Amino acid sequence: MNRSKRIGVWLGILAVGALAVALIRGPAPRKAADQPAAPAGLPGDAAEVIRARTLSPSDVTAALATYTPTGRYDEYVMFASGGHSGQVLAIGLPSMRLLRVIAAFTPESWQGYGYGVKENPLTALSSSRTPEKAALTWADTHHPALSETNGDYDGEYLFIGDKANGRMVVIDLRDFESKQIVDNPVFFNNHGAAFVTPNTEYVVEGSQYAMPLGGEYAPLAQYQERYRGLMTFWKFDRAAGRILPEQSFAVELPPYWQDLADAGKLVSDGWVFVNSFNTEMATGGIEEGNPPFEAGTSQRDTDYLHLINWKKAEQAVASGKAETIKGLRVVPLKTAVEEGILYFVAEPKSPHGVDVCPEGKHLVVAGKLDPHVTIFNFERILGAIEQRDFEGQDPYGVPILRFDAVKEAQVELGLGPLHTQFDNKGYAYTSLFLESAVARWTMGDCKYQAPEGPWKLAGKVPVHYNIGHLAVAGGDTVQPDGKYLVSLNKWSVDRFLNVGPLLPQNLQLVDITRPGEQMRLLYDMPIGIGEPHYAQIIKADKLKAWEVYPEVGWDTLQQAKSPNASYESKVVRDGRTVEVHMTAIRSHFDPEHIVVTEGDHVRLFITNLERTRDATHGFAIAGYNIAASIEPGETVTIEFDAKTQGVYPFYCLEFCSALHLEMTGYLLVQPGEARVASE
Ligand code: K7E
Ligand code: CUA
Repeated sequence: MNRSKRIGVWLGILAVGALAVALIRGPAPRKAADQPAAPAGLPGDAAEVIRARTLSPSDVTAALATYTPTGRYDEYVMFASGGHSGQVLAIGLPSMRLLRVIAAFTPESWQGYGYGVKENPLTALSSSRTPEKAALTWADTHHPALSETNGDYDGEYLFIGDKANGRMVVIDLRDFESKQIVDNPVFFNNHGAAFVTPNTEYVVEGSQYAMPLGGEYAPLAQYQERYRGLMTFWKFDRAAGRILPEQSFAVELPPYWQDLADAGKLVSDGWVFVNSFNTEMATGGIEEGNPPFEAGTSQRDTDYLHLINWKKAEQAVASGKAETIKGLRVVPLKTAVEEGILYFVAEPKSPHGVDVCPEGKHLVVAGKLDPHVTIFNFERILGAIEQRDFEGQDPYGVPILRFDAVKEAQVELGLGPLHTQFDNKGYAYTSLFLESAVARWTMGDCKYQAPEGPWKLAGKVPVHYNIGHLAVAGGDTVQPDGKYLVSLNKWSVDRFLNVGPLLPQNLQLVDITRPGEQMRLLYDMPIGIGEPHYAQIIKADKLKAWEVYPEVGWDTLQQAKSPNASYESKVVRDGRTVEVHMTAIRSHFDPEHIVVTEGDHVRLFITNLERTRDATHGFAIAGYNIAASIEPGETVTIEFDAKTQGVYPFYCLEFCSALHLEMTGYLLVQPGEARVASE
């Protein structure tokens, strides 16, 4: 059948279908501006559009499944990491529209993040910092974690780790803004971060590349004695919306390179699981004739899945069995072994993801150099621990559970399996990096049963290209939604117009509502800011973000009324300090003149008096590297020294009204003599 015939046949089918739908439903309610619908078929020009754009039937189906008319909202929100942009992306599904870049670790001028506003975690770091970390203005964000209640997303907070520097950020989803950056004083990088325990008791941060704890120097010749890994449990205070470093703790681990982690849930609540590689303890040195890391870390056939009992670790800390390193309480490795906090089980070499199924019963490990996924059974793990069914111990005395005693199944999926997610039909989905595909396979012994029977490959869908993580709506919770899957691809090669040698990543939306082989690719979304790794997809109606700040005079960092709020303009001089209380409302600042003298210290409090949704004002002063975004109700604090005499216009950055250009003023810095003369 040629293309136009095929389209003709297909249009016929669609017309009959549309007629049937119209008959069942009756006429759809119409908004005034809508064109009258053609109930017996496609609107007159649709066939023409299909022909002109040479769309296939599956293209048209995909378009219909994702197109979101103006004013309609998406059903899901995906939070994707921003990779080395250091930010987080909020994307609507199924439209794949970018809704917001959440400034997290990297300054972002549109949001006034990191450009002089005090109510900002970049300037209000809450924990001890090494001098090297104090000046950081970027990060490598990998794994976002939504806060959970009973193992399901509750839509309140979002956390994400900074792989490059061993930090964690807390984002409040009432305003989608970052509130706290916590710096790990003991470790300088992470990877299994962030993951949360089922009621967000802890935000989990697993280290990656081993180093001496606390950042002391030790030569690589002392790698086995002095270098270590770490699993940090950051205590989260939900009411305060803050991590409490002084109530947090960590567990010391051998110097294997811990990789991805996941928290247990339901039957496995109380445990955290983390993969490792380089159990060879290779130290590289290609330039000295040593095997390069890539070879040195891949010699053994297996590495160790780490099983960490955080409830026991919590008890050990409470009974004083931790040591304090740079202010963080750390359970020593020896204590972790003695107290039954840490166990290992062999896993196929160089694994990447470990993912806990919705019932908390199965742990799925994907070894990137092994075409199988390996499924461990948590109940058998508990049994093996109880019966001390060990096959040995590692050089640090950590007991290794007998593999055959705890393994449930292995399923061959294809080349380069990395990460796994779950749906509510008994399927698991695993990314195949080398094969550039998503494999769908069936879980066994699960409350959802797929028709194909347990532990079977059930289908594949090709993606473009080199998929890393994948995300299924709710796919890492106790209650997955299924429906949509997003493939987070590393390479996009030829998928988009050429914008030069640095290419965007590609997020591809896949429909997983149909059983068996029939997963359907719906949409390609180029990401031109950083490299998303993991993402989580939450039902949009679980998010309860504010439309404007609750009260005029809001401190967005404290999420409370600001002591600096001003409803009227006022200038207070105290010696060389000038306090300016400024208001902003369409279309003026008040005051419009700020008159100071060279050398004065200026404290500027600006309150946006607006209560209208979207009536944001900005604020910038020429020459001062200051950019503020002041949302309705918000008060910002800006401080600077008026060092050099001159005239500095300030203005509103947002096109807030017809007279926005007039929303401006002058900072007049008089020469020093003027002050002397007036005294
Ligand atoms: Cu696979 Cu950091 Cu989760 Cu990237 S990681 S893909
Ligand atoms: Cu306010 Cu423009």
